[in-house]
Amino acid sequence: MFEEAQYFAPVAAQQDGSVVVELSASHPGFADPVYRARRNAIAGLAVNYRPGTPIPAAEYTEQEHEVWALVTRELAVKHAKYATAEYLDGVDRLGLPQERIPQLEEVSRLLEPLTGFRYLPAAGLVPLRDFYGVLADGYFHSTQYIRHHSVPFYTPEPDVIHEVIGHANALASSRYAALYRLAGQAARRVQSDEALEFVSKVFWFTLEFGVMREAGELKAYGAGILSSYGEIEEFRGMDIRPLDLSAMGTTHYDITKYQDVLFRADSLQHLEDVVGDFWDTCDDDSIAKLIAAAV
Ligand code: TIH
Ligand code: FE2
Repeated sequence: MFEEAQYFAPVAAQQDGSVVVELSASHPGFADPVYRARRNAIAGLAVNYRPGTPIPAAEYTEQEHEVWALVTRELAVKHAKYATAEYLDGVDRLGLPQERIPQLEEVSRLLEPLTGFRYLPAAGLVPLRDFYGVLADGYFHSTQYIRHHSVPFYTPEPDVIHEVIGHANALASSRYAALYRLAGQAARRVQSDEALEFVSKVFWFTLEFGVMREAGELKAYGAGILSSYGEIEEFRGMDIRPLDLSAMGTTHYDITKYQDVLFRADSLQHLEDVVGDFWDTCDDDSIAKLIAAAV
């Protein structure tokens, strides 16, 4: 996700070993010194993380746990109405805590026995090749901070609510997890940055913002819809297009707003046949043809 990657707040390591996260003046936490200190401390954990060691626990404040509890409550109601059956099954299987933010290490402990996926901490921007590539090995890069308490229903900035409620519940499903792994294999296989961007956009319009038909209704399986109790109320009114690789891989999106163009699969099987197959087999040549075929 080039655009998503660019949205991440820059993280700067200081000479004394501490870490400073730059928030833009329009960020809801910009003028909140307590929140800024939390963001810096949490980014520091990821910057100093050594692969192969346990992910350090973040010390969240009571207010931060309350944001998690509120969003979890709000989303449970919306998920019952708008999430796919496969995702809801993942919610049951994973069993995330409802009243407090789980540590990423704990998310790995819950997830690994189900589908083999483990979480890795990300301070901010993870280069596309790494972010997607390690999906092939069952690793998911995740932010650890939480959105500002003043705007709980939506954030343009991926936070622990998005990474865990949106993605981990999906990764608890063996069928969705298989698709994540295939996306990782595709990202490893392609050579050019153009082909990698195409693969990442197909990911954006499916595993991040995908919708599908289920029993005659439109349901969401994309993590970005499923982690926002603001956006999840709006997706059915958007411009919903049929699943189309050329279109998904070349359509521009703006990460800072509710997504106004979405792509609908006819079923999970349809998604696996079209997108799973694409990731399983694509290379630079086949992607160049799909780009040329885009209108
Ligand atoms: N907008 C999502 C939310 O509010 O939970 C977070 C993101 C999803 C994808 C990019 S940012
Ligand atoms: Fe995401």
